[in-house]
Amino acid sequence: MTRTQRRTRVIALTLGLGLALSACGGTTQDSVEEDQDTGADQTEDAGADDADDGGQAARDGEFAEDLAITMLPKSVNNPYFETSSEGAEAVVTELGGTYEYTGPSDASASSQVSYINTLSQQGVDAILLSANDPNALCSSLDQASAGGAAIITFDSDVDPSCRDLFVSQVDGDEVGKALIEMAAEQADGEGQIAVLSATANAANQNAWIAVMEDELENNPDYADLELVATVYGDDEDEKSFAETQGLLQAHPDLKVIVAPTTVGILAAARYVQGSDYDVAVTGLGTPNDMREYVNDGTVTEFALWDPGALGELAAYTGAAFASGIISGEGDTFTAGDLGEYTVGPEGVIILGPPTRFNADNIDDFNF
Ligand code: RAM
Repeated sequence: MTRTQRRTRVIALTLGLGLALSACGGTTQDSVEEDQDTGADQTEDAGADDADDGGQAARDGEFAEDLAITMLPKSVNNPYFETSSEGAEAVVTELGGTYEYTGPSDASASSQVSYINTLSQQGVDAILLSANDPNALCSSLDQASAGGAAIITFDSDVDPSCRDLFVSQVDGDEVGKALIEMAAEQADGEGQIAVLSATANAANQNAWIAVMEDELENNPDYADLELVATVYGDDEDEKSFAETQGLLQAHPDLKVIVAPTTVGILAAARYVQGSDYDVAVTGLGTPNDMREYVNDGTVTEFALWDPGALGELAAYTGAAFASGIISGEGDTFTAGDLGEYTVGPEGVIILGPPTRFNADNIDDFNF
């Protein structure tokens, strides 16, 4: 069953239940939503109404006004997500909607569940979610969807059956391939490498690591590289710093640490900067975090996409879905200055290719 079919079924079941419970009948989806509303920080569901009234407007690609859109990152206080949030907020404000940024301080799935449940009760029009686990959030997401929220994942996906659309930073395998290529270059083609990741269940990091492992096994260019360990810093600075220290104590001959997380790469660079180890640090980082380490030679090259643009695209996607402009594969919409996007197979929308940053170009970027 596709997400849209599931969604229709869940709404039908909710309506059916509402009708069965209503003595005088006449229950509408809106009144079911009102029944579910706890009254805490109520948000008007004007977007759904606009979409109902505005079938023609949606066909013309017009966004509904007054949409309530909330971004729920893996964890707050991560500069990467703060940049995404700034992008999303600018878009929602420009469209005349209400924007909120909320989430746990630790990157765990169980902490995200209670935030999703609260958003369900508030009746938001769209949730922009970077998930800490591909499956553990599904039942709370289904409930939010039944209440009328568009479930838009960005950055880190859930199982496609638990969301409407996924805004992916980069096309398929490109991140994993860029990571192993940078590691090989910085190891001069041979020796031990290790991965310092985010959380063990993060779908995005795990997909990139799987591509790296596949390349190591099957690409002859990497035959002399050996992945000796993968450790998890949980997107926490202190834990990532300690895991870097542990990695280097266990593997003193390590040539490269690959950290496919903005939190991990920063902590690893800081540890290496203050140590006597001669080890390269690469992975995914923001230019603003990494500038100091590139300028002093601790880090040669790393990569990332623009997290602000990712947030913008996620917000446009949520607004377009909630407005009825897009619903699935093949549908197109205009994401402001970012241009026109088409929903691809499995409901995935792709931002664009990653950029590599080094001493030659890092000062051209400010995020
Ligand atoms: C961290 C998070 C995020 C990831 C970036 C590269 O900020 O784990 O999900 O996309 O790193």
